[in-house]
Amino acid sequence: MAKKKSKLAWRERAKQLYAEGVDVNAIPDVVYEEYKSDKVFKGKTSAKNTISRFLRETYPPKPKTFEERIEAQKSSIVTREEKKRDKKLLTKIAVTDMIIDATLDALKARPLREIKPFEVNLDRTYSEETIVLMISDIQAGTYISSEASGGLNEYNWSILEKQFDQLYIGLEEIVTRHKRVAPIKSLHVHLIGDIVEGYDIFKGQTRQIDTEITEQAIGVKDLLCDFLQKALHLFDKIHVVAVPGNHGRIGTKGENLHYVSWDYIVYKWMQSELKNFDSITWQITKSWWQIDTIYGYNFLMFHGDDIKSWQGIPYYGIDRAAKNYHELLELLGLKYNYLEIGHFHVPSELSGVTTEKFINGCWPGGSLYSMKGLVTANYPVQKLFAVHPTQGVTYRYPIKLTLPKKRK
Ligand SMILES: [Mn+2]
Repeated sequence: MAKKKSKLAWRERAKQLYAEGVDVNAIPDVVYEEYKSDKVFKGKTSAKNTISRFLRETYPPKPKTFEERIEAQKSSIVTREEKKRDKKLLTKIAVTDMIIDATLDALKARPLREIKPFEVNLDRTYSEETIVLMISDIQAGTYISSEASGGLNEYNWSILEKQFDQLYIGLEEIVTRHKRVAPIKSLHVHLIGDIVEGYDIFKGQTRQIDTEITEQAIGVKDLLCDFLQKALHLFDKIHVVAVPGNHGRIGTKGENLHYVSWDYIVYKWMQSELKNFDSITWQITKSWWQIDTIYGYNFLMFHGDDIKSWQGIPYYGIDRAAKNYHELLELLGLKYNYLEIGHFHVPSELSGVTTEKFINGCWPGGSLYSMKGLVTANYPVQKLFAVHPTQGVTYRYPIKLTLPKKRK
């Protein structure tokens, strides 16, 4: 300090300190301490404010340049955003901590689990179930040349016969397996149309069949009868329900009613041929739709050729048809729980609020038309499902009809 303080008024002392290069923010403290005993100030805070104001007026701060102001503004924005972000982060961490603490407290409060021996009742019995086998879209008589399809598919009458063997092997395997758990006594066979391929359904079809229509009907009737007779080894009772498809129609489209069909002839013929078998019952009508009731569940079936597809996709049409049938059947006071259709060759199951829909697969697999035009081929499968007295449809299986290939 250059001069003794008492000889200077506080203003002069402040200027002196400033001239000595003391930090302008530190000067009010120094001056107040030196002069407070002189009673020139009222109180500490007001003294410091007065001294600071004096210094600001005497030495006004140098105005900042535009660039400096931009920098200052930038840093103030950054500071403000950082503060905001920190606040959010702190809140998040605090809330998470509170949840973890509360969870840990709740866990501590849980009583210990009692150790008890686990009991399995091996003698428990399960309810009987009934098996449904959907058979459709056999299209017996279809011929697909391996050469014309570039090896993608091959189909002919001899393959069809082997597929019937595969269908039985699949059925036997599934049924004997499940019989170990629960009694199975009845098989319901749902014949859903397109049993024969026909010969004049589309242009050029005669070059895609290897069997005349009459032989298609006789041959497939024999194969189906053999199959049913064999299935009596596995079941006490077989119930057959049948509706016609579009491939067996006789005459041009719309010329005759839907039951004027080779499918209908095949069904009636099967019934007549197997009339000695009391354990096989038949539900064949002239209608295009049928309902089969199993344990009180109603299974509605029709072929599906009246359902429109959009861009080759039938699902919207199926959904609409399913809803419309609910309304139509109200005329008879009937309700149905499950819908079964064929025709689309795309094996699928669609769930709904009250109705589950089953769409069966086909036997010939990808046709020249589907593979060349739509670039799609479906695996030949038929659908099997089980009906439980209180659960409705439970397990379901695709039975693959393709012969197992030898591994190379
Ligand atoms: Mn069809």
